[in-house]
Amino acid sequence: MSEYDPQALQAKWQQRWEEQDTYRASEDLADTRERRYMLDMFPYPSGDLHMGHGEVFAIGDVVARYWMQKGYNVLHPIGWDSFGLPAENAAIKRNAHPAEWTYANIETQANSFRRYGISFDWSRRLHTSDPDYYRWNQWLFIRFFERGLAYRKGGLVNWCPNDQTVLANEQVVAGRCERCGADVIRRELTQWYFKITDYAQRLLDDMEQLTGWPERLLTMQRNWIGRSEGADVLFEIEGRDEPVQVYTTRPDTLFGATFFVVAADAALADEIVTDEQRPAFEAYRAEVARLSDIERLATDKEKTGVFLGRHAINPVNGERIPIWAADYVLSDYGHGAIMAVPAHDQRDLDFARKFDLPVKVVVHTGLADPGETGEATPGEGTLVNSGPLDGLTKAEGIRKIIEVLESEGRGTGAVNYRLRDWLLSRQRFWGTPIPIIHCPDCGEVPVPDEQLPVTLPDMRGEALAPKGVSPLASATEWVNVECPKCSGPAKRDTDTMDTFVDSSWYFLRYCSPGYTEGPFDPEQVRKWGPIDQYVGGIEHAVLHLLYSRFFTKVLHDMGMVDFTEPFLRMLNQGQVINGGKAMSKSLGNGVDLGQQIDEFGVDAVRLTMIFAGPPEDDIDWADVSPAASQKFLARALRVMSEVTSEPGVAFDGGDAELRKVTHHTIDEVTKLVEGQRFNVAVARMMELTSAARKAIDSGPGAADPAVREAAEALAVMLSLVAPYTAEEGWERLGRTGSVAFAGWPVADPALLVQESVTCVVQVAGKVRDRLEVSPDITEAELRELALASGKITPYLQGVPRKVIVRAPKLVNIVP
Ligand code: ANZ
Ligand code: ZN
Repeated sequence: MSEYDPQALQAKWQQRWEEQDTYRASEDLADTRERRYMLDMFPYPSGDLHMGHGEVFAIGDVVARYWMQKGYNVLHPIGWDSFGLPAENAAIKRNAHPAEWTYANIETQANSFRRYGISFDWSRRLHTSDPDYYRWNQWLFIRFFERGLAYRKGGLVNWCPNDQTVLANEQVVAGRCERCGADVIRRELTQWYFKITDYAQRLLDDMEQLTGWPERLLTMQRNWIGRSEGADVLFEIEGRDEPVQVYTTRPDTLFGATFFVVAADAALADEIVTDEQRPAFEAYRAEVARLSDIERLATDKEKTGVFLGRHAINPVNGERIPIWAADYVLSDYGHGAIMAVPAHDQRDLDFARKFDLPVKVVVHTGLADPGETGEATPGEGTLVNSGPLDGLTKAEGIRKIIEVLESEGRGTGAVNYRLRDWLLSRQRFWGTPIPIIHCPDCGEVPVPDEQLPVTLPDMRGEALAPKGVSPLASATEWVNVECPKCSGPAKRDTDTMDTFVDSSWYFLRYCSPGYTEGPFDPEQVRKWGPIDQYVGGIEHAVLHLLYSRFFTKVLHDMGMVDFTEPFLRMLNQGQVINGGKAMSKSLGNGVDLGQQIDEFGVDAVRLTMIFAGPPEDDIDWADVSPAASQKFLARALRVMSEVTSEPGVAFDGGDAELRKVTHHTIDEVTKLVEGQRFNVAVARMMELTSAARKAIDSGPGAADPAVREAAEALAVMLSLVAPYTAEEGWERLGRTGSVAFAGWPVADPALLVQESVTCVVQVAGKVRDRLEVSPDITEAELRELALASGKITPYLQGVPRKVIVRAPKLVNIVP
């Protein structure tokens, strides 16, 4: 048995873990052990697991297994995000039902997870495409609807004229449909939205709780929410009764507004354009409809626009300023119209220079005239040419002008957010049906709770092909129902929900997966929530991670959960790449996880993933060596196999040198795992293995208790990254029970004490103190230590003239 045969180890231990349900969390509410909830972002069943899964789940498992070793009651669940478009496309192509493809892939992935040795509690497994899961999506939707947080409105949405469907912003790549490459247009459609904007401020404020999130992620969310402070200002428009409102962050520059811009696609532009300018305007508007927001806002894009033939009146000085339509102003942001201050806003300046509009400096910044340089001056300065504001700073000007505007009823201070409401309806089949019935008399009527779930009708193949409305619209029998209120003829809503709805609360369902009284058992959620550690990709920064925070807050307001943030700590893993590039079919640089496992074994692949670098960094598979990982594991297992002392032997009398190495390693690995420097923790385990090897070969020998101590510590620590090898080693050490619960070793402080050296501290050549210091002390540390010595102060007057440090033995102070 000295050969290292990973496949044999896997077969043996996988079976035992399954028989013994090794990683099952305790549901017992009376279980008083401390609880920990470790969550990995659940997978989409697109095929078998890939290298990216291999990495993220290996990382999550280090955390879960560490907590198990610490003796916590650990919840580490798994499920599938199993609604979504790829299944539907596969079904159309193969004349099948999306469920066939979906559930076959789930089975494949589940088997691969089992083989990969992840410490999941399989009893909590869920699939979002199961009716007993999506039933609760519907239930929650109705609760949101009742609170005014789910509503329908008309608005411009991304539309693919080829696939005949609405697309999410993420599905528009450089202005084209991600699926077919057609130019995406914006189209006016009535859709369902969640009112996430009601929570904008709380989503910002509660970031205070997210001390365990990477700063980069917080910044992305902060920017996405995009809070700004400024003013709403009313402008009269010649020939229009009602004034028009604009939002500005710089009301202090109001005297520098030299023109006015309305979003080309805003209703206001269409309303006020003169007959003479209408043809040019309509041609321009058609052009703008083809652009995505991202393209419209790109600062390097050549400015375009048309004059609408009308003028607005600047409320502070009565000046007439021309009104233009342009694409760089968005119709659904602020009020869809702006006052343009070209001297101090770059986009306005680019526009002014293109169309020969005046530039008027109202903030003296000390920089050259923007009208000449083409560089706007948005910075701080003194206000000029601004009547009552002259001489004020930017901040003072803002305060003053808001006061003036408010007293005259021409404006107010205002806060604005870039965040938009969440468009959740999709014209697709493979998702949760929206549980609303449209009645000609009663309007939008929720399906009564006791009639949930509204299950999908049986449809397959061609019937699912996109045709501009949801495929569900053609399921006549399913669509036509009685109105729950008046019993008259009515129709079901035929849209389905964005799959991000499914993933916004799945982590709560894991706490009580079979619960039938509601989406989750509040009692269980109180025990387990919030999640102690979440692991997943940064690509979800402003999608899933924002939506889940929003859902949690709504559930909190409904009294269903007692916390306001779902994920206390967040780790965003890097990507697995190959040869400096993302793996892709076209580059032919893909690496198959299953093949790597066949060749090197699960533990070697997992260890390679963890050892490659900090978890946040990308792993270049061309730079790592699973073969070397395998050799290390073989060496580690050999050490554990060769120990000849009995289990339970006292370690006290063991070899002192090796014992020190073991306890230093335990101490360091503990800190490294807590600090999520898993790669360095592995390096320490490798060093401990070498030390034990040396002790066996050329030291006290395999029978020395210190060798057992080292080997047992190694087995437990290694169980975090290489569970199969660790189990086998533990068994060969004569220990019973799974190594997963052996208990994390504790370093003995007595064995951590380093040898010290005596450092002499002299003042003016005379010895005044002696310090016991580490032989590794740095010069800076030693200088500080010496100067802090109370014994030298009587010999100094103030700051010494010179301090000569010769670490670790001498400090000489010249007073
Ligand atoms: C005048 C001004 C002068 C502005 C100046 C800026 C600098 P935030 O909220 O930080 O993104 N704006 C307002 N509504 C807009 C819309 N619908 N589409 C495009 N731009 C819009 O920035 C708000 C600023 O963005 C506003 O302040 C407005 O330009 C512009 F020296 O008003 B500002
Ligand atoms: Zn009705």
